[in-house]
Amino acid sequence: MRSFLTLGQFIIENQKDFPYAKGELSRLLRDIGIAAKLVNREVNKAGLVDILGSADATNVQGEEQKKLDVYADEQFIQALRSGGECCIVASEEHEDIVCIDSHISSTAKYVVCIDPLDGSSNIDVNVSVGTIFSIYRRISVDGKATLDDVLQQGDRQVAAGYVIYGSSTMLVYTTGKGVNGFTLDPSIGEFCLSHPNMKIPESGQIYSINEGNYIKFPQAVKNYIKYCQEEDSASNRPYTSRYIGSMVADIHRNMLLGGIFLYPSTSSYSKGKLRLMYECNPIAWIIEQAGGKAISGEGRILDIKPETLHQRTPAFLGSKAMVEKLEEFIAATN
Ligand code: P6P
Repeated sequence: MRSFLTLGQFIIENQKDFPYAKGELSRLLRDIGIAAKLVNREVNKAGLVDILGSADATNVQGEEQKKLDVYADEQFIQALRSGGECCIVASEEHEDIVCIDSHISSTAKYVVCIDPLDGSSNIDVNVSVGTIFSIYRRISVDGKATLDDVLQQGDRQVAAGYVIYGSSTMLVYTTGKGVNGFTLDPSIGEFCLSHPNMKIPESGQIYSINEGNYIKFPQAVKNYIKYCQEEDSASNRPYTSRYIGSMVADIHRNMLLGGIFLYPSTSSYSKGKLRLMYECNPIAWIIEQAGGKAISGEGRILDIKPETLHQRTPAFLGSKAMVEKLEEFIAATN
C-alpha cells in the first residue's frame, strides 16, 4: 500500500510553523492548491480545445473561449475570494490591485501577488507553463488594505511557490522552513508530497539565458557566458545551454539538476523583463530556501524595496557557486 502525504495533510502537520496564525495561512495555501487543480485541467486540454474547433473563440460547450491566462487569473482570484483569507490580490493580469472586498475578506490578514499563468504564450506549442505566487501579511491593521500592503520587500514574504504544468503537474512552495514539492496524482485529484526538503545542487553545468539578446547584455554577463563556453575539464566546462522560455520550467529544471538562470537587462527591457513582485521575489525566496542564490546584479533580489506594482528587475538565480562566479565577473567590470 503506497503511503503518501497530501498537500492538505502536510499543511496541517506543519501548522506549528505558524505560531501566530490560527490556520488562516494554511487555508490560503489550500485555496491556491484548489485553483491550481482547476487551471491544470484546462491547461491539459488546451490542445484538445483547438482540435475540437475553437477557431471562432468559442469552446465545444458554446462558451466564449477565454484565453487561458485570463481563465487562470479568474480561477485564482475566485478561490482567494471564496477562501476569505486574502484581502488584496496583485496579479500580472491586472494593472491595479484587486481588492477582495467581501464581508469575510475585508479583515483578511494576507496579500497575494500572483502570475496566474506565466509563459502562457508557450501553451500553443505545448511547452510547460506555470503559476507563481507570493504571500505577505498585510501591514495595515484595519480598514481597507492598500497598495502599501502589497509593495513589501521580498524578504517579508510568509509563503511563496510555483505550480508547473508540465509532464506532471507539481506545486512547490516554502514558508521559510525549506522547500517541498507536491505532484498532482490525477487518479485521486490530490497534490502528494513527492520532493520533500528540496535542495538545489551547490553547482551545476546548465546555464539558461536567451542568447538572442546577447549584443545588448552587460559586459559582465557576456564575460560569464564566455566562461561557461570555455573548455575546462576541472570545472566541467563547457557547460550546457538550456533555455525553455518559461521561467517556472527553467527554474524547476535547475532546482533539480543545478544550474543558473539569467535574465539581464536587454535592449527591449532596460531593467530586465521579469517582474519583481510575482516572478522574481517568490522564485528568489524558493531558490534561497533551497540553498541557492538570487541576485539582481546590484544585490540580493529579496532586498529590493518595491516602488511600483509591475516593476521589473534583472534576475540571476540558481546554484550558489554558479551565481557567486557570476558575481566575480560583475565585480570585475564594476
Ligand atoms: P524571452 C514568459 O513570457 C516570461 O515572462 C518568463 O516565463 C520567461 O522566462 C521569459 O518571459 C522569457 O522571455 O524574452 O526570453 O522570451
